[in-house]
Amino acid sequence: ARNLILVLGDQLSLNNPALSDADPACDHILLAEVTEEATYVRHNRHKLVLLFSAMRHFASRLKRKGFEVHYFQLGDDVSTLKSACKTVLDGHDFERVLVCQPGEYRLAHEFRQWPEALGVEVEVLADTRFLASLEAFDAWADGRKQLRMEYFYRDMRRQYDILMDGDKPCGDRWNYDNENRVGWRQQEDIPPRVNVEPDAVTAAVIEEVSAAFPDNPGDLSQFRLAVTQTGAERQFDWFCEHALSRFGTYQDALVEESPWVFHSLISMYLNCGLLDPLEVCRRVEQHWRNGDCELSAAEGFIRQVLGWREYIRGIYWRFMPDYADENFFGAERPLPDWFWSGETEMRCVSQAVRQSLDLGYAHHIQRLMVIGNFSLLTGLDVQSVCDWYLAVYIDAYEWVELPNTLGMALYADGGSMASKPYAASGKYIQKQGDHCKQCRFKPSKMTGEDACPFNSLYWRFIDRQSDKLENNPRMGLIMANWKKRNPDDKTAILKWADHCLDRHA
Ligand code: FAD
Ligand code: DLZ
Repeated sequence: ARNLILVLGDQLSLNNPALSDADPACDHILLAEVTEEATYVRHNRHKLVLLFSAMRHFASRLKRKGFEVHYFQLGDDVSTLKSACKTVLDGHDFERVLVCQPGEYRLAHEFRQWPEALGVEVEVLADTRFLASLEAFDAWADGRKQLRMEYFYRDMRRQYDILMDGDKPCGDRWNYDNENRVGWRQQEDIPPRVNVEPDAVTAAVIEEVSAAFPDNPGDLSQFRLAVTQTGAERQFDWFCEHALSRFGTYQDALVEESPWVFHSLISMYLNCGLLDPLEVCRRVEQHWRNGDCELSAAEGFIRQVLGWREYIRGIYWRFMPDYADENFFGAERPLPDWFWSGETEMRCVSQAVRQSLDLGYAHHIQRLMVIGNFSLLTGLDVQSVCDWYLAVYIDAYEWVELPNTLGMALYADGGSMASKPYAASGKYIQKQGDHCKQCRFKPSKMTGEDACPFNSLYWRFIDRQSDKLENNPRMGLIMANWKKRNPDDKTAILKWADHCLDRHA
């Protein structure tokens, strides 16, 4: 045999560069469910089931293509990817191990020690499933003072000729963000999502994961994910047909009645290889060209995948490993216990945390402006918050989780990504949705038993961090408003904020 091709749990596509030249006549493939990957955080059980079932299905697909596939299941008790490789290498005579670059620095760093540890050449190939190579991102970023997503995104639109009319953006505008901020007042029906019945493979994995990870988050009675490329494509088709046309308008809405609203629910598939990012962008563009949705919906979606997703990955690899230790505001407060139960009286936070734990899913505004905003305002420990996000979401891998959490939500990188902290009071949450009507706190009140805690906590954050924020031109107006406020008011607000911290954080 020539190559032992290691396929990681989030590399399950035939576009995987380690597989593109694979030859069943002389290459073997290895997939391994291993303890170390399954336990480095308390992964949501939905994520464990998705990956293990998708890995098993992908292995069968490769076998049908004639490959010899070595597969370790969870019950085989293999502890690490390295020991899985070693076990297979010991019985064969391979020239090298071939693997696509992993999505986390932790593993990329470890691979560097493998040639010595395994006594064989280990070739790590660039992950060509992303649309901006790391070299291309660095070339774009080098020499720029600010790395703003918008300019990166425009270059990607030009490069891939997506939503372009020659060298101009379709509709003569690059960005329809302003039309994507409509608040939710139950003005539309939200179509119910299709239920996917688990097949025999998934049913077996659900049993194994339930037994092996009894204390991890995730209510598996609600498992409804696709576990194959065809299944994921079917779910994406459903989104294009039933939700895309309203995706843009309600992209930032907070909705009491639905965990999903009109979002696509495809990040978990894109991130493990079941869907291809370029293909989903092209499909959405085609829907617009066919007249099936507004340009603002198509552009809003494409900006997320072609823009944000690629940009975030570029930021991760450009700034790691130091990035993971950044803590601009010195936030160190321990995570409240209710992050693992959702038992808090703040309705918006409780809903967002509960669905994150139970389903492994929350949409962007819940992650950013509800849970993230609360963590920012209360100064929760940056590392603990990042670990929590990495654990609870089905789509979480460090390359995408860390810049979003540490950089975008917590501003712990001091502004490498965001031009100002995403801090907001209860007014924002009320404007965006209908949680407040069901909540015991009033967004109109600043202090007192029924005051929304986000209000006083917001001003406490502004007050506490004024040294670090006052040179930020986008914070000038807010800082000035706080400064000129009546001193007695300020004292009362700060006192109430301390009370809220004791009570809720
Ligand atoms: P939609 O709203 O339908 O968007 C379409 C697609 O765009 C998504 O599937 C996703 O692939 C991409 N996308 C949108 N925003 C981003 C973004 N900021 N970064 C990267 N891709 C984006 N996304 C992850 O995939 N994994 C994570 O671990 C993750 N952690 C996050 C943590 C925080 C604090 C925040 C604020 C955001 C995080 N995101 C993460 C980004 C985003 O919230 C999710 O991609 C999105 O909610 C997934 O749901 P969806 O597929 O329904 O997305
Ligand atoms: C997330 C994950 C889990 C839970 N389990 C496995 C596993 O058992 N085997 C495997 O190959 N990959 C797994 N993964 C995905 C890896 O953690 C992922 O490849 C790295 O974090 C790099 O992105």
